[in-house]
Amino acid sequence: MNVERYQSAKKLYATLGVDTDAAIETLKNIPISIHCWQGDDVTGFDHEGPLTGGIQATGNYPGKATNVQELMKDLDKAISLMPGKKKLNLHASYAVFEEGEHVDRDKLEPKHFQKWVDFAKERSMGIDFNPTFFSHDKVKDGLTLSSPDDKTRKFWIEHGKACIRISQYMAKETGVPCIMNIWTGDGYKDIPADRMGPRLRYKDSIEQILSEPYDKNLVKPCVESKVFGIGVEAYTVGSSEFTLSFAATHDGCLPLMDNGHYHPTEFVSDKIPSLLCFFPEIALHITRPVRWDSDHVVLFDDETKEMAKEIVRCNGLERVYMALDFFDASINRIAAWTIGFRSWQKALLNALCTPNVLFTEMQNQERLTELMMMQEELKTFPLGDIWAQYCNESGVCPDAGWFEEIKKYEEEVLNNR
Ligand code: RNT
Ligand code: ZN
Repeated sequence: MNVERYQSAKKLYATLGVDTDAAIETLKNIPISIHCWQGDDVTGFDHEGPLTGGIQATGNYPGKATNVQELMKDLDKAISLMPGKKKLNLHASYAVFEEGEHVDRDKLEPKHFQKWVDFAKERSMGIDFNPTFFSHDKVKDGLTLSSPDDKTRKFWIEHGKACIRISQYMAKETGVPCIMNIWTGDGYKDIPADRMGPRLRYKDSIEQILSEPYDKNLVKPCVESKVFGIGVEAYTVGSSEFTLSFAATHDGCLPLMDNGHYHPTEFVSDKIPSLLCFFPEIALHITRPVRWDSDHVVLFDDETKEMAKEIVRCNGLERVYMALDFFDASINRIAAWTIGFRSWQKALLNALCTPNVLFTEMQNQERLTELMMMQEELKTFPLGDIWAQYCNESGVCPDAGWFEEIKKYEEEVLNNR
């Protein structure tokens, strides 16, 4: 039955010049980075105390992971329900210490991530890494790399440098380049007296971090911008203009766009082709902002589809590093991971099954009425049948059946925590 449905869908797409077999093969090899922090509401293992830095995970669904074993187990469950190629995305706050050991963030070493490296290698995944400039007592007055206090700034610069060394270790061990993303929640709740000073200090701090020697083929640093955060409503040091300009003027540094980090009327889908005109490579955090940077689970919605389409039709699959970034504590966390990952994959499949050559031709020949008509017709094409084929070939459940696994895991594992 499934096979027949795939065959008929394939024929239909072929009438528009779309090769669905090729689309499926391509999708199998696109790595998507899975953020470990959905599993524990961005808590991490290296500190007590709340999540800070202008971000917030809301909800208290039972069963959150409270240690590395639980988090790994949950990740494994989620991964088993996702088709396609995965990469692991870690934060420095997920360092694993020996019994009784505690190392502050400026002194972290590769060995504190060895367990994660083993985990990734056993599953043939690369790793992306993030220094953690939040949820820590050395965040002074909400500031880290832009702090006017030299001791504070020095501490966080040392943290960044340690993370470069750890990223290089991860890349060497896994054989896959490590995307190292710098994001801070630095900013002010109310109107500052000096907007440039913090930015000059932030610039200098990132430059010092990047002065740590590393192999540019192994470590790819990026800078993530943000428009505002909770408690940081008036001014963000790492604004869009700041990070874009930084990346543009520092060889090897990539801009990272998180689609929750712009004004609600701005679209990252439109920004992707703009940046690809200038940067050899860019990075993305894929999320779903609801009115603000709420980090809801990614869905197969219009803007998600549009972002995927831009990557595909700009021939950007090799130039855009894709990572998921959401954290919902109000629903089953493993289901959240799975829904978000599968949604982004569907968006990529949808993009790969779009007749981009044909549509571009229509645009260039001013056949805009026809283009609008065809874009609408395509919306009701049987993408679900292509998706089912892709899932079957990838050895995962193509339909809602995967949720049975979630229910079972919740009953047997999560509810006993
Ligand atoms: C916060 C940024 C940042 C974090 C993660 C945990 O607004 O999006 O990327 O979500 O680093
Ligand atoms: Zn982000």
